[in-house]
Amino acid sequence: MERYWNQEIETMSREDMKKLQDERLVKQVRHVYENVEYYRNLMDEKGVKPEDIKSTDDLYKLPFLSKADLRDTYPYGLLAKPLSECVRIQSTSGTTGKRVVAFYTQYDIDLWEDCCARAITAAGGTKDDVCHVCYGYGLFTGGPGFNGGSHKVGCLTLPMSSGNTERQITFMRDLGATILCCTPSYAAYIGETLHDMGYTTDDIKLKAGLFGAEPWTEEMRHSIEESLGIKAYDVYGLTETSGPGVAFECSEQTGMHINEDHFIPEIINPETGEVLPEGEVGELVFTSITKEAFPLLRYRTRDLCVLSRKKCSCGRTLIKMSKPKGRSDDMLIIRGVNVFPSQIETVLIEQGYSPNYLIEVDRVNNTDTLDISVEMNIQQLSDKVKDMQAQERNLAEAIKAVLGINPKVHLVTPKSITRSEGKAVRVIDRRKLHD
Ligand code: DLL
Repeated sequence: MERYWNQEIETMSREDMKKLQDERLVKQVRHVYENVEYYRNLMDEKGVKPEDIKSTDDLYKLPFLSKADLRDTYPYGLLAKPLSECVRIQSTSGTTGKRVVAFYTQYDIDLWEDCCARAITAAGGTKDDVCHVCYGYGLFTGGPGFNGGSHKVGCLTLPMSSGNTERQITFMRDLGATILCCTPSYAAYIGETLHDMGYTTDDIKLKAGLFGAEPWTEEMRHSIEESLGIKAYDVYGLTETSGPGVAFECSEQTGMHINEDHFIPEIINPETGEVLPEGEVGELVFTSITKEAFPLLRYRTRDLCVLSRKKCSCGRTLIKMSKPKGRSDDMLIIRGVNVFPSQIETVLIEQGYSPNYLIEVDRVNNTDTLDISVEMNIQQLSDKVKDMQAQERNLAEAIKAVLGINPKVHLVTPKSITRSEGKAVRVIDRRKLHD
């Protein structure tokens, strides 16, 4: 039986949800206009006044915000509440430029944790569960978000953070963890380590996992589900909109329900900014209608996906987003062809290889090169050079059939590719280093 954390909201009729969103949007636009000079200026430049926004039908009139605006206004320029009313900051792990810093009042923290509680409940979590959280704690939102959500559900919460994988497994076994929260790449590593330690899924009590914070494929889902003996649920969010819990998967596992009472989603054409109809792929944009301290309106996530209002068997009426294909800026253009790392991951797992790989792109004599190092498992190892070359050729052909360009495949020995304990780094684009 499917349970809900907040049945009234999660199964609300479309009309009632729109009414709720309309009211909250009108209030939020006024709050932002009055308290955030930067956004007031953007609205003034566009000739839009708070009175022009009467319902969600007027959303398109508002200006967009992007990561560049967040950098320009770092650290306090988008704050909509006095600092004395803020109780927390969280931040992105950005490696280049300024970090994004998000602020929370106690009310914001409460709503955020509520969203995470919905996600845990949709994955079957109850107060009888032991929830093992090994997303990073600290500035990253993964650990703190799920920690709070797990407390709300009433689970016994293990605030493990990431790292020291053998110890994670020992704790998981000793304390009978039933729910695991971490990145999908770390879940794959935990599964691998479990088996390396000589255990099987019979030696652990896990039943479900909530994995997100990075793109992962359906093939990766099946591989994690098998190695940990669980059901693996996708969960989505970003620091700018609070953190994890913006959207979560239910038992149907066909996309993530968006918490529409807090976030209004739109899909736009990333080139033109035009709003696209439901069912078309485009850039996801969020307007947060309940946040007090850091309420971003029409924030461009750069994540590419599709929205769907198809009826869900779980009974939730919240709109669903598809798995993001990756960020629009994660897309590689190699010899003029658009390539998403997820396309390569799908082929590797389909062909029986591990999800441990590294994609390296470079430019040699004005031509783009694509090298993919792929780890073999023990059974795939051979001491005959010819066999190995044939395997590399077969895999390169399978990848070419999907991408349309020829990669150079390098099969490497088991465990030679560095494992991820957080967000995996699977692409090195050296062309950017040369430019
Ligand atoms: O990754 C928040 C989070 C933590 C989500 C734990 C889920 C679980 P950021 O570090 O700000 O926040 O990164 C946000 O990560 O714009 C997406 O590109 C990517 N992302 C997040 N969840 C998913 C997912 C957290 N389920 C950025 N699938 C987002 C694919 C995801 N990409």
